[in-house]
Amino acid sequence: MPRAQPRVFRGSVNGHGRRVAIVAGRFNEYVTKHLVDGCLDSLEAHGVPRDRVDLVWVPGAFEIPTAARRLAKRGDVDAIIALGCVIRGETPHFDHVCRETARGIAEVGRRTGVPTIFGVLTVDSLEQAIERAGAKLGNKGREAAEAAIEMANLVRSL
Ligand code: INI
Repeated sequence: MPRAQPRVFRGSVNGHGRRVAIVAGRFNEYVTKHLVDGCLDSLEAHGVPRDRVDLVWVPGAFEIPTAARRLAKRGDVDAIIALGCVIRGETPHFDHVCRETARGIAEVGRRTGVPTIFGVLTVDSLEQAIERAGAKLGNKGREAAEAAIEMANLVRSL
């Protein structure tokens, strides 16, 4: 007798037919624009062309959850990608901004059921940010795009 197997659910990274929104912080825009570009390129490479993406700019990371919640409630996107860059050296508010941004983004996903991906860099220096925005440690925006498509497909299948 073959052993019984679990039903396995795993989202594919084929984004054909999906719609996605990106919410990006303008603060540290010289970093976040690279995250956005990497994210758009990756979405396109996985079947989500630019005309199936809404790109929403907000002042800073702290404002991302408010816009993300609005988009999630609109009901026409399969996933939301939050992109931002918070650098410790630049603000005594670092811990507050990071905590509330992360909590807010997680809350949008949990409360609305729309996958909401955390692509916010929280780093100690501009150098660390640049490394993660397309230099030697990859591009967090690209990774976020793949996670968004995988989760969009996964939640549809559950
Ligand atoms: N917002 C960021 O996205 N990154 C930062 O590094 C940052 N710093 O350093 O303060 C930052 N602050 C602005 C914040 O996100 C809000 O836009 C602002 O407090 C208005 O609510």
